[in-house]
Amino acid sequence: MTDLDASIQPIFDEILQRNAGETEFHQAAREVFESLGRVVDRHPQYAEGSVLRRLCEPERQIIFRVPWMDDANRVQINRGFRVEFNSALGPYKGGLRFHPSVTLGTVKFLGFEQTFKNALTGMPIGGGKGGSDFDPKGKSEGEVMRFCQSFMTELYRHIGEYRDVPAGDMGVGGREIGYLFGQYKRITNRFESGVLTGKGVGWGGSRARTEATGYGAVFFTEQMLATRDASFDGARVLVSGSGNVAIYAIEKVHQLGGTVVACSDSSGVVYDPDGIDLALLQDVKEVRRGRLSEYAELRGGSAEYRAGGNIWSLAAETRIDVALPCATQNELNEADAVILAANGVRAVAEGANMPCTPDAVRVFTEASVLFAPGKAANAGGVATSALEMQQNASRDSWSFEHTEARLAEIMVGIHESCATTADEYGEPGNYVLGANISGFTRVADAMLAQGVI
Ligand code: NDP
Ligand code: 2IT
Repeated sequence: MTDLDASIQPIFDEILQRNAGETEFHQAAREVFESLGRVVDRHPQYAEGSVLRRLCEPERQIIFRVPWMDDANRVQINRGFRVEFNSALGPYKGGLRFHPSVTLGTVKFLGFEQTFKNALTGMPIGGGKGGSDFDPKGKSEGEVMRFCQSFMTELYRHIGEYRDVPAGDMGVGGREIGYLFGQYKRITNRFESGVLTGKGVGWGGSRARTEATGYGAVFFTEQMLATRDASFDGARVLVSGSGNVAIYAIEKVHQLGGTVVACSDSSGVVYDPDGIDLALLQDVKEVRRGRLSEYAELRGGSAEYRAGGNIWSLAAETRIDVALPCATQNELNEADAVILAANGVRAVAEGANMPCTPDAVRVFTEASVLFAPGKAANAGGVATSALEMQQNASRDSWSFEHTEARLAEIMVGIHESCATTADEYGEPGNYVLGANISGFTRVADAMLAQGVI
């Protein structure tokens, strides 16, 4: 752990004390704070305006009851959250996560990260996040729909195209956004396209939004590799997870000439040395909503399912050039990072939010492994959400090619601003520093310009 600057330590102590027990939020805040000492020294206006302290306090936090009826006509109760973190740059923007592990601390860490990520995209969007401890696994279509309708019956009063624009995250994809949008439309009697993103392409969604996070993470990694005259062509890659981000990261790696040899879910790992069969993976996960173990059974051949396995330890068995953690927070620890770095991995990019522990990030940095933090690497999803809002506002619908080209441009721009900022602060190639400082200054400057808000 890096020591915090003397002017910043008391602010961090206050966060610990005022947000007791919210360990993921503490972790995310500390990671940003470690980068900011030099900024505050160089630019005293940030300290004088208490802008960092203000930035750590969400503008609004909403917690609500979500009652719904299961298929056996029993009443079920979940908890809903929306943390509207920062609106200095635009309406609150960020996904909804449905997962049994979701707590207020989870949503706060995600909303805090989202604020800086959204600033990095250069688009006019503030930061927010939401979700529920609802577990979509094993639920029927009807149960998922009734849950979404009940969730929106409370959430609708807090959101709007100029106020707060949710989207998907873990456990929330096109199906859930459809049910949420339908209920919003029914309650408000408005076809307000821009209130949610990730909508179906036939009713206001953007082409390439489904693919955007995974594609964007690969575009960012491509830029990092290019700084060392390397590319995805011929690269062997690990992608953790097998959900939305993982699937489209795999697709783009394959399009660029690399081979993804393994992916995972929370039950195990598939090692498929010939390369993951994307069409089969999509059929199992997106169509049948099945488990990765089923992929291995159907694939046959040399594909191997390892129940409870650790995907990162594969680097000790076979050559791996790039690792893309695309599952969940803290899924790649110090011991995993040591295995990856010791076995010659050149680049790691966080497709997920905060998948690498602080100790893992330190190992990568010390070993000069190219490392992209989530707020830069996975910003392509929310950036394309902003493109969806742009299309909705102008009642337009762009082609896939045009939208993907805009996404690629935005990822190149984020890479450029992280790299330039790291250079300015004397640490070339430190994307963590570059992303944190660049995101922070954009939000902080807007907040200072807008008075004591
Ligand atoms: P999905 O729900 O589509 O997929 C999540 C995947 O991660 C599933 O395969 C899930 O497996 C797996 N997973 C969950 N927990 C673990 C674990 N402990 N170990 C291994 N695998 C695990 O979510 P997304 O793909 O949308 O999101 C993945 C990550 O990317 C999250 O951190 C999210 O915040 C982030 N992200 C998502 C964006 C988006 O646009 N969707 C944008 C930017 C970031 P299982 O089925 O077993 O639970
Ligand atoms: O973490 C994220 O950036 C997302 N889940 C996407 C948010 C969005 O509004 O598209």
